[in-house]
Amino acid sequence: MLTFYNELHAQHRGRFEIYRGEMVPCFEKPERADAVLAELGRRGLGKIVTPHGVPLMSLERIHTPRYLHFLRGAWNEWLALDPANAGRDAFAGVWPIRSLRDDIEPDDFGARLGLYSMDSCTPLTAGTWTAAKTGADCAVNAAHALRLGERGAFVLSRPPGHHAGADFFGGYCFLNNAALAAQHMLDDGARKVAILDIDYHHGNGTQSIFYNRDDVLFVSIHADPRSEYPYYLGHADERGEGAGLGFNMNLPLAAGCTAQAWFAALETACIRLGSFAPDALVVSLGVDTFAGDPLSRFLLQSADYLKIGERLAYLNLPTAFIFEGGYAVKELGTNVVNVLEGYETAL
Ligand code: SP5
Ligand code: ZN
Repeated sequence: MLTFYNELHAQHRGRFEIYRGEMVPCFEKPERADAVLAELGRRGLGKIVTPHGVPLMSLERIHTPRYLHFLRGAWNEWLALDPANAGRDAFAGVWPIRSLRDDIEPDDFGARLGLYSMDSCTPLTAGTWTAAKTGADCAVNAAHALRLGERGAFVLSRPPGHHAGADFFGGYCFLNNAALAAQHMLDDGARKVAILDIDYHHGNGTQSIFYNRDDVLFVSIHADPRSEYPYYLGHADERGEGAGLGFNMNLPLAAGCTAQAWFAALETACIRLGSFAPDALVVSLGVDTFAGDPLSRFLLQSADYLKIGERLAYLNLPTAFIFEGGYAVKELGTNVVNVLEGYETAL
């Protein structure tokens, strides 16, 4: 398996996130990717590749030009407000909720930060654009490798991507790596691509990007949004719209659900993925479903991740695994690499 490693991931390093009225240390930190890289090395699994840069045009296949322009220049605008901002992460404090207009871009930087974001748990930092862009490069390169005949590719990058929409960031995500990988394969001649999102949190960004399309099937297994982030999307009745009707499948599970219930949902997901008969699969690989995860309330154990990889191998599709969430840093390498090893060693 080829691993596309984002060597610049640590450029994105949030100091704090706002949680229940307090600044708490970021859960989404550089040590996460370091842990996975170290475990890949220990197991000698596959080859580490540095990606080639891709043109902004490739990112514009998924994200709006005005959002990309904002994100690229955001840190300099933040500094222009006050040189002392160099020592502070940027957070929005106002958002265009219902009844307010989001079609006119305000001049004020803070107001634009709110226009292009959905929460206050996602700090924008000096190196955010650099890290996110190099991560997107990894995703597009991985997609390309599958088109050239690779059976499996792994995108080892952070910040993650599946909460980011066409024109907003949030949930620790800025550029939607899974969506970029799927779109690149279609642009390169694939007819249909499926995305399976197994992060604990619903991939609201990915769902919204493909919601009215029938060339990308989105299937997600996640914690019920009634109680878990991202709260406002991810219900079972969201089945797609227009041409996309029937091409979105959400499998929400109650917080606290067992591994057995989780694997039953995986079986349902695999049946739908098989009937779609895609040319390739993109897996949004979050391992925050782990019993020891500090943010989450599912009960998967490390050995379960081997079984996930094995089950996905039986779909018999070229597969790009994209690293998303997972915050139990000590077990993170084991859990992520278990999925890859299960995929590689399935008979
Ligand atoms: C990619 C990804 O997994 N994003 C998840 C974003 C979730 N953000 C919600 C943060 C809520 C913090 N809850 C702290 C609970 C401590 N026990
Ligand atoms: Zn997550």
